Amino acid sequence: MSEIRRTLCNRDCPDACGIEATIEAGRIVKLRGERAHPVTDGFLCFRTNQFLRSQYAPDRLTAPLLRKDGHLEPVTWHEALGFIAERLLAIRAESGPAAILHYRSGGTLGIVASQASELFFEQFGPTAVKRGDICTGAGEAAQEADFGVSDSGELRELERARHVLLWGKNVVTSSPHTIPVLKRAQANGAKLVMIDPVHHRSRELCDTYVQLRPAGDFALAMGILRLVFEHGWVAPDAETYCQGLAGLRALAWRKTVAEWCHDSDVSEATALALATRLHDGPTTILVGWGMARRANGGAIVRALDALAAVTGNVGIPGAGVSYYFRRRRAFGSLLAGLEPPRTISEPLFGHEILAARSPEIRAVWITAGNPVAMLPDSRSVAQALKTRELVVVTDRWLSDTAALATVVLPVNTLLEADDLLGAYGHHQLGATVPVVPPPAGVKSDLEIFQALAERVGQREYPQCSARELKERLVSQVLLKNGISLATLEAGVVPNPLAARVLFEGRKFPTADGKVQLITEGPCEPALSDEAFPLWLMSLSTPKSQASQWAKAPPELLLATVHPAAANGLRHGDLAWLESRLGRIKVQIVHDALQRQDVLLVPKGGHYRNGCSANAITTARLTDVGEGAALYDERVRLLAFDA
Ligand SMILES: Nc1nc2c(c(=O)[nH]1)N[C@H]1C(S)=C(S)[C@@H](COP(=O)(O)OP(=O)(O)OC[C@H]3O[C@@H](n4cnc5c(=O)[nH]c(N)nc54)[C@H](O)[C@@H]3O)O[C@H]1N2
Ligand SMILES: Nc1nc2c(c(=O)[nH]1)N[C@H]1C(S)=C(S)[C@@H](COP(=O)(O)OP(=O)(O)OC[C@H]3O[C@@H](n4cnc5c(=O)[nH]c(N)nc54)[C@H](O)[C@@H]3O)O[C@H]1N2
Ligand SMILES: [Mo]
Repeated sequence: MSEIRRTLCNRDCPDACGIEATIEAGRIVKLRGERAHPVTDGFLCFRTNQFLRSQYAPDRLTAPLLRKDGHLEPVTWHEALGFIAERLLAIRAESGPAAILHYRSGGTLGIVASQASELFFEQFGPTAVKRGDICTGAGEAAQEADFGVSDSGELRELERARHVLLWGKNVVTSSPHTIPVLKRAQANGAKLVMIDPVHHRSRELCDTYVQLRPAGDFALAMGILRLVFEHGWVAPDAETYCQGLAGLRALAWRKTVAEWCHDSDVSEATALALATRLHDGPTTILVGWGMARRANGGAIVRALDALAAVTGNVGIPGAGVSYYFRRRRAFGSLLAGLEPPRTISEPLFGHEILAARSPEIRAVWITAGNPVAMLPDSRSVAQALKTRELVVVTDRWLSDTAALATVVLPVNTLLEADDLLGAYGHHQLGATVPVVPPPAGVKSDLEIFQALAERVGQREYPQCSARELKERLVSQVLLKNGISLATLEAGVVPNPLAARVLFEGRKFPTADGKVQLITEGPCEPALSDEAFPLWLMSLSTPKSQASQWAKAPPELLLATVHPAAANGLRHGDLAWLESRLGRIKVQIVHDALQRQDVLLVPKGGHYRNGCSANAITTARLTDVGEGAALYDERVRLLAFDA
């Protein structure tokens, strides 16, 4: 007898898919995409199709681990939680809550799981928390500066666009459920343009490809803007909804079109063709999240916002600059919103923890993240964790980070989660429901903090079921809009707070109600670096969700490079990939479709295997939003001599 149960995928992905799980004799035997889900459209990505391997992995953690004599050993929950409670209470009493850091990343986007940890540490202190955002910090800050908010209209609005510019966005890898929407747009006559220094599989979907210089986007946008001004293609009423038009024009006039095009390594004819597409709207610019992971990432996104705004491609159907979809606001909050006593920069995680004084950071609790593999300058992150008195990690496997912990607490997977979910790539809201119970010995994040709250005497911490918390979070906003928890559990519903067309009527939630155009240029990166000629592009791969590999993690990192840029190394050769920070061993893959100034490696390789790009990626900040300039690392290839 088999039964199908449905839930949603809660991983850090824009798509937040509906999953149909087939259960036989209490075991999940098959996963497939939900057919009734308007975005999932009946298919799942490679990662989630393979998820049963992780669900039933022999090395899945099912008991807490406690470090004894240098080794992590299985212990009872009683012992693990007793140990943690005693240490946390002592550290708080001796050094205050600023000596305890809670770091949460996006392992689950579930609202209950996220708030469960945040609420515990708010009530326990508040303790120190992270500042900035490695993922979308710069892009969101840029859009908030321009439009007052970083959000998108309905995904389906793309079907009304005449042109769609995929600007630094790889839908095939990172958001495959946008593909059917793009195909429908094409069937309606839309033209798709890919603007990306890296040649990748989304090229096959697009009509045109602009392979610009890495980080050349600001220059390209300025070249296009200058052409828009010169051709009189500024929307006639732009003054009524834009602030700073004269300043933007002056910025675009700092260089000639030829100079801007030289800086972006794009021909003037191509820049003119792009200007024409914006004039011949409605045009939507789909900005990839990674676009902002550059030192000038905020300025790039602001330039794209300006491009759309002055050409009239805002506030009308089929147009806009889509970066992020606000996924949380329709759910309520359990938190009081207390000010933390201290913050630690996410991109500078290792350095700031090591440097923190008065008090020092003595304990770090990590929820749903693998910072050793995923934050820049992995060595500093590992060093910071190795030198703390107490490091607690909640995870389902022994990640690079968990391997360094004092205590590891085993948590449930996405197929066992009881939670609420919004997406950052569309506006459908829903609920996750456990399709199977977690194995004995595993607790949810909520259950872990409930047990810990009892031990540390935190009486205000909610001791009810996850479902009761879901009810509470739904009652604050959604229920007032006629959407109950039962509705969400039956299937996704469109966010009632989301607009079909964003900024309709060209009203913006800024102080003066207008778009705030960028008028200052960023500090542009040098066009070339003779000693380290290649830009290191450590990008999402279909094979993993960050450091969670669908099958096995790589034991040797593949480095894809143009044959002429491989420093004489042949396809299949071993090599050192070196930055100013260090070097890792790689195997060369030749690809003549790439630019000669980029080198590609997959993101998420494991640090302990020597496969993490972050081992050689410097921790540096973006211009705004305290993001990480992950893609600004310059590298070179050397013959492998060991
Ligand atoms: N399979 C898979 N899917 C994922 C993830 C994963 O690890 N694996 N991760 C998830 C996460 S955490 C996120 S945030 C999202 C988004 O993940 P992201 O990696 O941010 O987004 P993408 O759209 O895939 O890719 C970013 C694109 O930006 C391009 N790019 C880099 N620098 C430049 C530049 O200077 N100019 C231009 N024009 N383009 C540039 C890269 O070449 C790449 O094609 O994906 C999610 N989905
Ligand atoms: N070089 C380079 N570095 C990058 C990027 C890049 O493109 N290049 N991308 C960056 C981006 S966009 C992001 S978002 C970050 C991602 O960085 P992380 O969020 O650290 O990514 P993951 O490796 O997926 O780690 C999430 C962990 O959460 C665990 N987990 C899953 N579900 C749960 C749960 O319910 N509870 C708990 N407690 N844990 C759970 C997973 O098993 C996994 O180990 O990496 C960034 N780092
Ligand atoms: Mo991300």
